[in-house]
Amino acid sequence: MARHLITSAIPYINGIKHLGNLVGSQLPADLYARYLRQRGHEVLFLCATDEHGTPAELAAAKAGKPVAEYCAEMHDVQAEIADGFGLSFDHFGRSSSPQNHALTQAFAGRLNALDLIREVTEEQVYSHTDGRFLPDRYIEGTCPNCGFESARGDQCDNCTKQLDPTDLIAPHSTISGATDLEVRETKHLYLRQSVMKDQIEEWIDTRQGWPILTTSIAKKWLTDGDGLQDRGITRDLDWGIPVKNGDQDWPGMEGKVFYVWFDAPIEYIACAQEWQDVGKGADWERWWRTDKGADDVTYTQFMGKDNVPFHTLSFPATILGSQQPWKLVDYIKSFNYLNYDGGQFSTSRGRGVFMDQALEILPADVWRWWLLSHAPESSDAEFTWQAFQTDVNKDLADVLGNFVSRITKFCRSKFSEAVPDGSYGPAEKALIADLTGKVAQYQAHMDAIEVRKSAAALRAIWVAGNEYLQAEAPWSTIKEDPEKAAAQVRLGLNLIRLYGILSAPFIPTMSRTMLDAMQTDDAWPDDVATALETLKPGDAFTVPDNLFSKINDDQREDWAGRFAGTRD
Ligand code: B3M
Ligand code: ZN
Repeated sequence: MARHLITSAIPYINGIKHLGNLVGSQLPADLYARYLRQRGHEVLFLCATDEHGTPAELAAAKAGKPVAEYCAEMHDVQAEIADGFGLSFDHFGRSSSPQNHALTQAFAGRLNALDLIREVTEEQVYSHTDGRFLPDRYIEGTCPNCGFESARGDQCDNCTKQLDPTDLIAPHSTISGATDLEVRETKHLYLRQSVMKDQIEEWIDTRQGWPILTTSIAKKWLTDGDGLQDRGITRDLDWGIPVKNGDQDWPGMEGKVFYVWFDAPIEYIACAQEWQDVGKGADWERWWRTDKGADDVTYTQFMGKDNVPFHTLSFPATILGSQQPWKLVDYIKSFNYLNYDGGQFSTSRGRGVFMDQALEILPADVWRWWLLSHAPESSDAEFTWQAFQTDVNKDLADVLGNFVSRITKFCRSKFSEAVPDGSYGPAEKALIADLTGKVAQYQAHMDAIEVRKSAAALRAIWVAGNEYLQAEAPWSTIKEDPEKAAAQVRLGLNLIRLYGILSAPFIPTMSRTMLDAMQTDDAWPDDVATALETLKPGDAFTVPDNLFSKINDDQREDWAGRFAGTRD
C-alpha cells in the first residue's frame, strides 16, 4: 500500500465548465484516484475553484454581483456539478480561502528573503473613467500583429500572440468602454525565475517517464529565445490576495494583489489544510512536507496542455526557490484538447455541451465512459454526436448492459434468483485464462495512466464475456444439459461482479448497480480465477434495472441542434 496525492487543475470560478475542460483534468484525475483507492492505496485527491484574477472580477461584474458573493455562489454550483459527475474529491477547496491567503503571502515573504523577488517599475494602462489600471482582460484593442479588433491586453485570441496592454492599437476599457486611457508608471513584483533556470532544468531532467507532451512544453519555455524569463506576480486589481511580505506590509505594494497564477497552484497545498480544518482529515503536512512524511508520497497532477508551463516551471520555481521541504510533483499527466463537432468548444459563445447541461440529458456514467475512452492524450480528439451515439450504444447497451440483463433474466426464469450450481468446464477455464491476461493488461494501463488504452482494455474484458455467452448459449445448452447451463450462468453472474469491480473507476454508478444486484463486495481481483468463484451456489441476487437505454436518432438530432451555439 502506497500513498498517493492527486490534484486536478483547479477550474476558474467564472462559469460552468464544458466537457472539454472536464476530460482534460478533473475526470481523468478522478479515474486514477478511484482506481488507486480500489487497489487499496491511501489517496488524497484535491481540487478547488480558482477564484482570483480578471476572469473572476469580470464574470462577477457581468452577473451584477460583488465578487466575493459571486465566487461563493459559483463555488457551490461547481461543487454540486462535480458531485453529479461522481468526481470523488476528498476536498473541493477555494483559492480564496484564508489558508491560501496566508500561505501565498508566506511564500512571497520567503522568496523575497532569499532575494528571488525584485521590484520593477513598469508602464501600465490607466483608465481615468474607471479610476484604475487595466490589466490583462480589462483592456481590448486591435492586435498589432494581425489586425484582429478584439485582442485582449494579455493575448490576441486570433493569432495567439502574447501581448502587453501597451501594445494594443486603439485600446479601450472592457469595463466601461472608456478610451481616456493613459500610460502610467506602477510598481510590480517579479519572481526571478531566470536565476533558477538551471535548477529547474535539472529537476525536470530527473523526472522519469513524463509524457512527451509535458516535457516538450517545459523544455520549450526553458530554451526558447532568452530562456526562462522572470515573471510578474502582482496585479493592480481589487480582488485577490493582498500583496504582503509574509505577514508584514510591503511598502509600495498597497492596494495590489498577487497574480492569479502565483496563488492558484499554492492552493493545492492550502486545500489540504482546508481539508483538515473542515474536519475531513488530519495531518495535512504528512502529504505536503517531506520532513513530515511526504517523502513517501507519490504526487500526480492532471491538467490541460495550456497549464503545463505553470506546473513545470513557475510552481516548481516557487517551491524550489523557497528552499523549504515541500513535496514536488512526481508525475504530470497533461492532455490535448477535445474539440466539438467540427470546431472548438467555446465558453464565450456557448458552443458545445457544458457540465450542467450534460447531466440534464444523460447519466454521468455515459459521459464519463465516452469522454475517458476518447481522452485527448496523444493528440486532440473530437466529440461528434454521431460517434457519441454509436459508441455508447454499442459499449454500454449492446455489450455491457445486454450481458448483465441476459444473464440475470435468464437465471431468474430458468433457475431462480440465486446462483445455480455447476462446475466450470473447458470453455469456462479458457475464458478465465483469457481474462487473467486481459485484467493484467488493464491494470498495467491504469497504473501507467494510459486512459484510452485502459478503456480499450476494459471494453475487451466486457467483449470477452459477451462472446463467451454468445458461443456457449446457455439458453440452448439448458435443453440438453441443465447442469452445464447452470455452470455457464454461475460464471456469468460472477462476471457481472467482476465487471462491477473493474468498471467502477470509469462508470461508478452503473458499477454500483451491478454490485448491489449481485449483493456482493467490491474487492479488487488479485486472482481472476478465484474472483470468479466468489458468488457461490445458492447466493441470492436481484435482476437490476436496465443499466443504460440507448440514445435514439431523434434525441441525437435534438441535442446536436440545441448545443450548436449561444447558451441562454
Ligand atoms: N484555472 C486554468 C484553467 O482552468 C487555471 C488552472 C489553475 S491550476 C493551478 O484552465
Ligand atoms: Zn493577433
